Amino acid sequence: MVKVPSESQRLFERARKVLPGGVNSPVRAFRAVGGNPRFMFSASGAHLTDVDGNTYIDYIGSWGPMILGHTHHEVTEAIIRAAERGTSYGAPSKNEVELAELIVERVPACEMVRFVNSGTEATMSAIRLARAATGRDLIVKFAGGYHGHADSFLIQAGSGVATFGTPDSPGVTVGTAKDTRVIEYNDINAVTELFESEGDLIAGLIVEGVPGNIGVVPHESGFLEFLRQICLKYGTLLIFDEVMSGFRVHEAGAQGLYGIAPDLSTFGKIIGGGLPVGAYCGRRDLMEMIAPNGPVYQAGTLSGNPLAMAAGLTTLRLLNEEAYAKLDISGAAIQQGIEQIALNINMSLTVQRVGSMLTLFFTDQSVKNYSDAKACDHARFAAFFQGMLNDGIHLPPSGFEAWFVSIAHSPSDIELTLAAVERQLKQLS
Ligand code: KE4
Repeated sequence: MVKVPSESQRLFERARKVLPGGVNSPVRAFRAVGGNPRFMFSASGAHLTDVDGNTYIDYIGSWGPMILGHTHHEVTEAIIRAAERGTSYGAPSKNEVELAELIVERVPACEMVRFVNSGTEATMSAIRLARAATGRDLIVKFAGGYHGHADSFLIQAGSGVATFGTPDSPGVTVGTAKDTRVIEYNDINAVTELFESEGDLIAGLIVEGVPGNIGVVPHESGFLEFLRQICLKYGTLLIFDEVMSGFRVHEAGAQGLYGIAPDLSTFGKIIGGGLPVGAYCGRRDLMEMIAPNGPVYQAGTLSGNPLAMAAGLTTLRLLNEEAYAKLDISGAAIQQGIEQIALNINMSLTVQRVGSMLTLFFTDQSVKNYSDAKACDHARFAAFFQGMLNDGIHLPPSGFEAWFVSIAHSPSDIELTLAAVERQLKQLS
């Protein structure tokens, strides 16, 4: 049991006076699960320590970047060494070339790279490039697909079968929404109908390499191949948003795992090793259109930041075949452990996983799209989350998120996690 988080509460009261919701990213505010967020003091390996001295086994992993675990000594040393030489030059430096070369070497469909400072910057730049390269305006995304907070993505599915998007946030104009179409994941008929009616107007279709923002929802077999083919048929650019799946599920991301070559890809999270980085990459003929080589403008003061590049380089160099095998074994141990517990106590739940990203859904169905994910029992998830938190396990504070397992999660961490799962699920049954 953790101590009453009094310092966290004091900090949260102060935070709410100067930060909207007391946080710098909405999901951290615990609105989906209730209660107040724990303010962190430090982290190491698979563990977080809050300002009240409580430690937790961490499955947020900073929402993906901390695949090696926190404060991995080689990553920390690389950041320190880089910092001692300066934190930002505003001029090119060797690390950004080396990280770009590493991504190009690992990901065949990425012939050139442009670094930016977040996943959002990467995806917004990728769709600008797709529109420039095709001379078309429409972008297609999937309901529940999250690609960052650029206006073109904050669009909700129209009512019923309408694919016409409507703004999903105040401040997003109807004018912007009219250029985004929203369809359900894994719905080949819906995609076919949309392309048959507007295919020659569609600049790009953007899809998460592994959908992780409605919880982990693996693509149905053949769906990605279908998207690849239909985009080729209509001259639409296929954009893999690998901000979460990139270097998480395979050393070449989801495109390596599934053998698909998108036209453009976006990365983030892991390639920054915990520091702010994003990247968009793809076919040379497309990337050469980016300023200063071509007419498509995109820029960034801290793009290619030497510290972030050093952290990303060190992280990727440590992610070898053995690392991915270990991540998959750990992910499978957690999934199978939870499934066995649910069976033993006769509770309906579904665990969906790709490698070291997984989600526990309170439902007796499989979750194939956003509608299915919304139909799960999120009140029950909230109660489960709070129980696990008090039991020293920090899950992502939403039932629509992926749990991230790191190299640093030990068999004992997994054993303690499953013991807590059993206690909490029994409380709920
Ligand atoms: P950022 O702008 O937050 O770096 O990346 C946006 C983004 C783009 N594409 C995908 C597939 C993503 O998952 C994300 C961001 N992921 C969320 C987690 N669900 C970040 C957490 C948060 O918003 O605080």
